[in-house]
Amino acid sequence: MNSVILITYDKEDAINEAKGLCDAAGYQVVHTITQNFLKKPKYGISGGVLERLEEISEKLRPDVIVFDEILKPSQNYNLASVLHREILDREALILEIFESRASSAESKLQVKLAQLRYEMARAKEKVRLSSMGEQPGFMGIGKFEVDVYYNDIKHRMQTIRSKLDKAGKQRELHRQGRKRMGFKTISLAGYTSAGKTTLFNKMTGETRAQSKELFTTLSTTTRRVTINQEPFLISDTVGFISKLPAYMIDAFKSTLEELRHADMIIVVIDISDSLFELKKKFASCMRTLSELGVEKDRMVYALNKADLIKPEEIEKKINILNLIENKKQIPVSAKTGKNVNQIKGLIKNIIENQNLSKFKKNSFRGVEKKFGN
Ligand SMILES: Nc1nc2c(ncn2[C@@H]2O[C@H](COP(=O)(O)OP(=O)(O)OP(=O)(O)O)[C@@H](O)[C@H]2O)c(=O)[nH]1
Ligand SMILES: [Mg+2]
Repeated sequence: MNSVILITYDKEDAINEAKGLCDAAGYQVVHTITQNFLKKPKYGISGGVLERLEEISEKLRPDVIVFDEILKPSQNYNLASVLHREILDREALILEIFESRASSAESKLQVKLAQLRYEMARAKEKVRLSSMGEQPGFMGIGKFEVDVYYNDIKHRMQTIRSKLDKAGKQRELHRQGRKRMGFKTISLAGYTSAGKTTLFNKMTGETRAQSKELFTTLSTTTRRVTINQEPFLISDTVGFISKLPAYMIDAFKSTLEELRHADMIIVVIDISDSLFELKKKFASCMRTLSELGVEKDRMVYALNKADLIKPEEIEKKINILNLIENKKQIPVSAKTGKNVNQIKGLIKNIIENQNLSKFKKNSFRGVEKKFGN
């Protein structure tokens, strides 16, 4: 296993998440340095911390240094020239995990697109630096080569996009087909490791891979499930994470597209998380869903891992998250199966109400037409 020195923020949740990401990428963390600020212009960290890091790195000889922030190419270059090690920033690390997890043709394309976007964002700075004449031959690349490199990335991105477009259209056709057959659709969404796949398996009798590693699921699977004799289609999706840059969400758009079109979304929340993490992950989830255009009235909340904490504590957390008002939350345990049927019942009720209000609206419009002026 490759070893890493990790540089992250001085907060427990940040440390845990960063370690989880290293773990998911297959790295063993041999040393962790924490700081409360990681955005210093030259190296991200201060000169003093860099000196300490240099010493530790000499001693432990890690394969990689993981920097849990987004680094500019110049910062990455500066760090690498002092430390003589490969430097991975937070985005590059997430991309490595995505790359190792992608199994379907479509998710491979999505990861490739995200990787090219990452390079593109950096190519721009390289182009800028060399065209200003400030750093000719920046990182050993001349202006001409930078342009060629830049255009090559652009071209490759176009090719991948058109392939993804095709896959997206295929998906759309499937979606329409299902709709014609009268299937209602449900999608699972939530922070990575919240237990989406475990709940999916419980609801469908499937055996998809689940694990405590981050980003176990990268492609969407859809299965049929019967709720009170009525057939539904349910999909498992890729997990969210905080500070996931917009371009990565964009690269996974066609997978996440399922969320946009689903009749119901089960937002899976790990209610056993500390209050601090719970709030952060919940906010990041809601933000991502709203960016995808998912309205709140299509959501129900599965407060998962309820087997790990006391009911009073769950009540308290429901209040804090402000979920009490909408009465669409249910504590569940995907592991033991507790309340999984209640989630199904809740979904069925909401969909029936949706149909009812649609019916009311339509018949009202009809009346208006008949008697309108
Ligand atoms: N105690 C307990 N553990 C659970 C429960 N549900 C899931 N887990 C555990 O939580 C971990 C993550 O579960 P997954 O189902 O893989 O999570 P996910 O949301 O699909 O994660 P990604 O695919 O990585 O986004 C696994 O180790 C599960 O066994 C639960 O109700 N109770
Ligand atoms: Mg999963």
